[in-house]
Amino acid sequence: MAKSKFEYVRNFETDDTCLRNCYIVVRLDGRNFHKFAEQHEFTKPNDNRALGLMSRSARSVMEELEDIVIAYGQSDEFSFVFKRTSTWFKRRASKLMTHVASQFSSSYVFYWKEFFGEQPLLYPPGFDGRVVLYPSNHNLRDYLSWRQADCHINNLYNTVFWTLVQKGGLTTAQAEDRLKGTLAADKNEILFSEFDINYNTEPALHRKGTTLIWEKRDETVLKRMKLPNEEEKDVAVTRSRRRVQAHHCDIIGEQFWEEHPDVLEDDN
Ligand code: DGT
Ligand code: MG
Ligand code: MG
Ligand code: MG
Ligand code: MG
Repeated sequence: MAKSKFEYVRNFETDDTCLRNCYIVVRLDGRNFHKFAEQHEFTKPNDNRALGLMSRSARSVMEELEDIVIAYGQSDEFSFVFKRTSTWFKRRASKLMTHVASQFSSSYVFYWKEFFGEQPLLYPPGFDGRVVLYPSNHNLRDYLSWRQADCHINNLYNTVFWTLVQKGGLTTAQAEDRLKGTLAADKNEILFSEFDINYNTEPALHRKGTTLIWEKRDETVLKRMKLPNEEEKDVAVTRSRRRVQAHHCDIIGEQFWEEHPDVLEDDN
């Protein structure tokens, strides 16, 4: 086919192929969610509707896009990990990232009502995205540990902060002052001795965030069948189905990875 004289502009596209054998992580983060949370009256410090909607949207990303083996989310962010052998979209970073971001954003709007009911969505939310490559299981696990440690640090701070305000009657400025220079142990102690709250029994969803992985489940459904020389009847049919499963557990230690050895491919 003859090429037009304009064809050369194609060569201005730069190559953004992700290095082979690396996990490709796409992390999304809500744009200006400080304001979005205020305007939509998210409960403080954690809004279960908002967290549920984030997870629902992340599940849609995993179900609609190929090769995502695990996703981890907390607050207004979600990280998606593509398997290291993925060849989806020729490993082009911009394609992977924009597909994740747009599928997530449209799902967030699409499923809004399931979580917020009649409360209206006041304006279209946006999410930024970035791509990071990790060459080893060790690096990838450190990445996920970093995000979960961030969840823990922020949630502990926010839990004490809002307890001091909501139950202790402090102003936000006073609560901030009170927490200046405190360590994790001090924060736990304030919760326990002043408010009778054991941080370790606070909801795991808030303390650990949400990890989504694929799991095989046996599912039994009744199927109407007509066998030769028999009346039509319901027969139980069991099938093994892959489903996205949510966990709110520690992913820094070994246990989670020992219990789910199929998530990561071996390092060799
Ligand atoms: P950015 O990401 O630079 O565009 O700006 P932000 O405002 O999204 O900042 P970021 O991502 O560092 O922090 C997340 C914000 O979202 C933070 O201000 C608190 C808010 N947020 C997230 N989840 C909840 C929630 O469950 N409840 C409430 N009240 N706020 C939340
Ligand atoms: Mg940010
Ligand atoms: Mg944000
Ligand atoms: Mg954030
Ligand atoms: Mg197209």
